[in-house]
Amino acid sequence: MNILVNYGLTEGYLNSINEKEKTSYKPENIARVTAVHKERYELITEFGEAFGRLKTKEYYLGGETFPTVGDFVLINYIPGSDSQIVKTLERKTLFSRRDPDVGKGEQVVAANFDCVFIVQSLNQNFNLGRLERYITVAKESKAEVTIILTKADLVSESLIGEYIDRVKTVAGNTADILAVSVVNGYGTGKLNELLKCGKTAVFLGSSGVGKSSLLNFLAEKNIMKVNSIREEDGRGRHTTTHRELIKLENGAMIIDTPGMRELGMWDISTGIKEAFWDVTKYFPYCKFKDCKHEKEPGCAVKAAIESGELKKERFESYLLLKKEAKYSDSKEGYMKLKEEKFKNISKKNKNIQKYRNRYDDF
Ligand SMILES: Nc1nc2c(ncn2[C@@H]2O[C@H](COP(=O)(O)OP(=O)(O)OP(=O)(O)O)[C@@H](O)[C@H]2O)c(=O)[nH]1
Ligand SMILES: [Mg+2]
Repeated sequence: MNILVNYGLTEGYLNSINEKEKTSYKPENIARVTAVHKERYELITEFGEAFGRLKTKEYYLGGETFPTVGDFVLINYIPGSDSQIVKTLERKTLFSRRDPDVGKGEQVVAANFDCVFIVQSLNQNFNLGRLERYITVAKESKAEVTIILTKADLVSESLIGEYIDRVKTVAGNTADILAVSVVNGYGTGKLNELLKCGKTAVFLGSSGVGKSSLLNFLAEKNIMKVNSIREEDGRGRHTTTHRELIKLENGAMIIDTPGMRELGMWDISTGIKEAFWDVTKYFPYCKFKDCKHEKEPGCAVKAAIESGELKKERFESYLLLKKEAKYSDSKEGYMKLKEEKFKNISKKNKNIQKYRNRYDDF
């Protein structure tokens, strides 16, 4: 067991699968998915790199979970040809996005990562509302969360500190925060320390924030394509169109993802509690157990807002995401929520800018 250990397959994970399924899979039966194409999968196996295809009986007829980048799969290795993928092994962590096109179906973005790097850049992309959203999604996955502020070369050293302080107002100490630049190498030494041999990190963030540039910098070669952003609004051009797992020289792995246009359809029901720890910590102190934190007397949340202990905006973000989590259970509900939001925008003209500032990716 050499190659796959270097690709994150631990003995503990393999033993737990074997125990649970009463099987005796060996590393040579297993592969890790490094990229997904239409019907073909790029794999790393005990025998080296290979291609694989899903076995019809198990996947298309048997209802087996379709693999995604980072997945460990069971294969029938076929030398010199495409191997057969027969089973997707249980995932340690995953990002699951509700697919608006298939109702309650889900689209798994990445699996089996140890840490999530939320990437935002220190230009027009910097947005605390969006960051709250990403943190909530990342917390749902149960992996460690780090916030990477890219393009640090575009702002002065003192401003970097200010940005980090602002990020702390929404991240608290639930995530490491790091400012980096691939132009002058700022902060990249620390980033390298966070990337551990045998561990998989996933980059998540809007288009144009510099995810692929960072990956290329860390890999010391141009693996992923990079494109300039639109000057007029600082937005990216959705350069990366597929997800890919790349192994760095130091043994760490990174899954680069395409910038996401919207973050509204994720399962965030449990992540929200952790991401809004500073809001939910007041709930047990409300007079009524079923307090809605609206007009009830003895509401600890309202008291915290009034005393200035809790920022009103944080509570509002919490309510908004909570509402979305509920509505995104169904496609119709989600679309209704979207319509409702846009109706509100036209009604409350004076709030448009504030709204955009907080959720301009939505
Ligand atoms: N000044 C500066 N520009 C950077 C830095 N990192 C990336 N960029 C630029 O930002 C633009 C977008 O970079 P990408 O790496 O393609 O962004 P991405 O997040 O991968 O975008 P998608 O693939 O569309 O999701 C490019 O023009 C990069 O040169 C940085 O540290 N400093
Ligand atoms: Mg990219």
